[in-house]
Amino acid sequence: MEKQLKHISKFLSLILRHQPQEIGLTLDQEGWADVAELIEKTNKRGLRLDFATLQIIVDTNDKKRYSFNDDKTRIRANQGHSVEIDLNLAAQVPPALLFHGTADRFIGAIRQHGLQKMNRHHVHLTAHEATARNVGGRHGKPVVLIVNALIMHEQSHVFYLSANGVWLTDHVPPAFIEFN
Ligand code: HQG
Repeated sequence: MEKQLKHISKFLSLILRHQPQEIGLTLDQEGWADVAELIEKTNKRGLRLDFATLQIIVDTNDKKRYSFNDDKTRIRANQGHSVEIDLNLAAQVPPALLFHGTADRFIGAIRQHGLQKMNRHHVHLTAHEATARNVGGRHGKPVVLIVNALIMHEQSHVFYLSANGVWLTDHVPPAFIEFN
């Protein structure tokens, strides 16, 4: 059961963040998909999905990757998109320091260009060092960088906080990064 849920969650991540057209789904400007349509089109694809399963995934996903709207007729990914959508998040004042986990082989480029959003819409930062280490470990030997977020904010860089607690910003210039 758990394995099946994980499989469906990965599939949802593909559909709701990257390739909705894969099952003929369209997301609205803020990234929302119609729940009934998502369920129908996922089943057509041969993956069994019903509302109860979707509810379990929204509630128990390890990173709270997905949210329903108020009446649960729509669902979206909380962050991590590559498709052009606007989450319409309000700008927030970040804490003094945030962390970014990366792999050691990227450090040279990051020293030169800072943190860039690469294929995503934003650079992803976290308030938790352990989370950053895990994220970095997905790419290779993890390195945790410290970002002087509040100073950036004071210098007009805009920060957003996703519904699942990921801090987002457009670009972190090297001057705001502590490389140790
Ligand atoms: C690196 C997960 C070279 C950057 C996590 C990262 C996160 C550079 C990689 C979310 C660079 C991009 C995002 C530069 C940045 N030169 N490399 N100038 N600037 N990089 O996956 O932050 O599981 O797009 O350090 O929880 O690893 O998807 O970003 O290593 O919140 O829900 O380029 O993904 O969430 O990789 O991870 P990614 P990320 P999910």
